[in-house]
Amino acid sequence: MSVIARWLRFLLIVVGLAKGSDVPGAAPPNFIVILCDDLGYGDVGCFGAEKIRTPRVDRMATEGMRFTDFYAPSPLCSPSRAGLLTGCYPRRVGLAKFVLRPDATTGIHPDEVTIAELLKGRGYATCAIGKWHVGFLPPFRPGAQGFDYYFGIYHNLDHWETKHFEGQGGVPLLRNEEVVLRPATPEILTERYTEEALGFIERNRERPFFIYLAHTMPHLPYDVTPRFNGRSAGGLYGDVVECLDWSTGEILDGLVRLGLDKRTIVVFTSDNGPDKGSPGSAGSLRGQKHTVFEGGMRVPCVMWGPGQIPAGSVCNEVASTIDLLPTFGAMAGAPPPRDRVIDGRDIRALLFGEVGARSPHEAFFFHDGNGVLRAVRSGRWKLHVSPKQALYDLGTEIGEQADDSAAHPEVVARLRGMFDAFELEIGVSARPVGRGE
Ligand SMILES: [Ca+2]
Repeated sequence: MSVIARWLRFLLIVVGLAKGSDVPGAAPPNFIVILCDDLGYGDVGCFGAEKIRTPRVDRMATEGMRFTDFYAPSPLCSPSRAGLLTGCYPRRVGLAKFVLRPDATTGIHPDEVTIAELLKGRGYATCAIGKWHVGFLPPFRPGAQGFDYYFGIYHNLDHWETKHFEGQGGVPLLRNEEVVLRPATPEILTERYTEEALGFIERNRERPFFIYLAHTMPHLPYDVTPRFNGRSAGGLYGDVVECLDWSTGEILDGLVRLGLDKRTIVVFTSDNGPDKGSPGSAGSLRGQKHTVFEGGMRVPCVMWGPGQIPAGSVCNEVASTIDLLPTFGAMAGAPPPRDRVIDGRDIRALLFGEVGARSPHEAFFFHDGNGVLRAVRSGRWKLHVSPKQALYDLGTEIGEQADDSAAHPEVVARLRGMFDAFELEIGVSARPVGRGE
């Protein structure tokens, strides 16, 4: 780089910092995260689904970027969400074990800085719609975790959670903390959530906003209204996924209609792999929800941002929902806190299609639903350490079938070193969960 080019670059950075953005003069973008619940890697057309049609998500991919090696930070609902919201491995924030049932007294610690709090500090209007699942006592509810507006149900609708509401009229659908409907039933939720998201976009069109749209579908029990029933060749499950696809299309169309598409980043992904009890598909991946095999944690992901994210691009680098906080923070001029470890990384170089951009994760770690570290991935290699050691070359075979450890002892040793170092580090520096009364 010439001296002049270096000076110009320096000046651009200084001007960018002064404006709170890396792009001098640009208004901070809006962000929408569409998080499906238990949607499998093979449930989306552009990820290989055959019976289920997802034309809107597929088009989102042709207009944006498809991430093939994108991970949820846990194979389970609550920890995965805690990871997305805090930009950390769930274990880092004390929320890696199982899911929070309605009687849980824990939640994301109020001292953690959620993605909503980070963006709110830069003047964003913030909204959470859908399943919450990360704490229900007052200090842990959406309004106390940086969200100006909430619409949805805190829980899921399976037997394990609905039984807590027997005799109370069922699980409530809430607007902020007010009950709007009781009992909440699965068939109406995707459409109601979509209306709410569109309403929030419309009301906040003049200012930057962040929407966390955490669908309740297609987690069991799933359902659709009659207008979506029977549409899919994939049965009721297919209808439910096609309804999610419709919803995504409504949101993208809404952004275009309001002229916000050029300054909004939309992410479509899932919180973990498909449930064993559902017809959801992990495609050619091994395992499903609850497991640290790829099928439990590798999720479909598409990111869309016309004019910012290159159209029709594919990213094969490792990234995760924990990266959204530092990435959006960087784009909004709101760097994450520096007084603590944040595991997520800024993936703007990947997102903007910079030539030769590589994953900022030298290693990505896989914890099971009990928060036990089980495996590590670095580049193409994934080493399972427990309960049984096995090395898989995901660069040649994503199905985790052929154990390569005997052929590559040096890779086993290198990844084992990363695994042990991380276990030691997080063991001493993990932060406490929030505890309520
Ligand atoms: Ca889930």
